[in-house]
Amino acid sequence: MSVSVLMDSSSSSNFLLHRPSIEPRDEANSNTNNNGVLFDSSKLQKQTNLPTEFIWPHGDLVHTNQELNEPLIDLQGFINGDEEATAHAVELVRSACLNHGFFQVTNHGVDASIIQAAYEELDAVFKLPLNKKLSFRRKPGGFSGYSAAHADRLSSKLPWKETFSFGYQGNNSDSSVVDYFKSILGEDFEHSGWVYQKYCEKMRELSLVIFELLAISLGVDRLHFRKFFEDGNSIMRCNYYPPCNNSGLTLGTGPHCDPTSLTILHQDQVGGLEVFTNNKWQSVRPRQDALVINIGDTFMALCNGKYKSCLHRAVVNKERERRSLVYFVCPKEDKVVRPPQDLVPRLYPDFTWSDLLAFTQSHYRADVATLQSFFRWLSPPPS
Ligand SMILES: O=C(O)CCC(=O)C(=O)O
Repeated sequence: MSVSVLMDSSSSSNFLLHRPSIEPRDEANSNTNNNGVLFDSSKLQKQTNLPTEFIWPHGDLVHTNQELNEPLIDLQGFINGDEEATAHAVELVRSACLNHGFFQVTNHGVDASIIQAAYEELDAVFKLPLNKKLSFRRKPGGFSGYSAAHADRLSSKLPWKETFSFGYQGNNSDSSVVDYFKSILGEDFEHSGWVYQKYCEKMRELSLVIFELLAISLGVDRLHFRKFFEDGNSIMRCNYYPPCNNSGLTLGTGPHCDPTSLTILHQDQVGGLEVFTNNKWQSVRPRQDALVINIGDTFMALCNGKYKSCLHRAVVNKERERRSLVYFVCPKEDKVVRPPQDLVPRLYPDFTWSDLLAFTQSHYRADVATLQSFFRWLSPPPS
């Protein structure tokens, strides 16, 4: 469907592109209207007034100067099989995950040059002309492709960002990421595809190491989660947050818990990731050599609520653009999410990741209550 551009010079929405809705409406947002909104960030940045669609409620915007005191875990010793280093890493993981579910890791085995290359390719994608980016926009109910402010499915509290996402089936002999890049962006982007193919492979390897650490820390068989996620299908998302004149009125990513299992994030040096814990927002210090790990809702269910999936958000910067690379680890779609027998009594019913994914893609905007809302949606109480 073609994009129709309506310039409304009488309002602050001069550079908003309105187009007929092609996406299912977000049922959680009854105030969605019939027109999706896409934003041209390069033009919006020049406006004095922020379009109302991007303005967030005061309660979500509370500013923080406090830094999160999450552990920084050196993985070298654990990866090399050093017992003392393993015991130390396990203890740090356990206390972080009982507390808020966030920690950072260094010596993680992902070369700095791969991370740098991923940022360069991210820049190449987001610098493409808007019309080109719209040609590979996310399809209704799907997660792969380009999205500007998620305005295809939301009409208020829009995040001030552009995203580009794709799936990764995860095995070292496949080239599905390269094929995806070539199919949507053309042969010129084959190199970008290889960079992300490699990046995802490294993320997958790291995720399996972290699942071993998590298993030991929970007192279950060391390989339990590794085996569960070995054939998983993960999601890679590149986030681009343009600078915003009215950065105090909007958010780059609104408060949410990740519905996925485990998130591995690298943020650039601008900073902006914040976690809500101990009743306040606290920022996560950007570290060039570290990756931020956090527990998602699906892992919280898988460990029977022992570890926390925590509310987080990303704020935007007045002067500087910000970028982050986010790898969301997910089980294979049809796997039943059920905690190991050692973790009882059961807090949540069984479910499949494909049901939770469908729920968050088509019906519900992820927030702090995604999991509970999902269970109600799966089995509504008798009326
Ligand atoms: O960019 C960030 O720091 C956070 C991104 C995030 O939470 C997300 O993409 O779900």
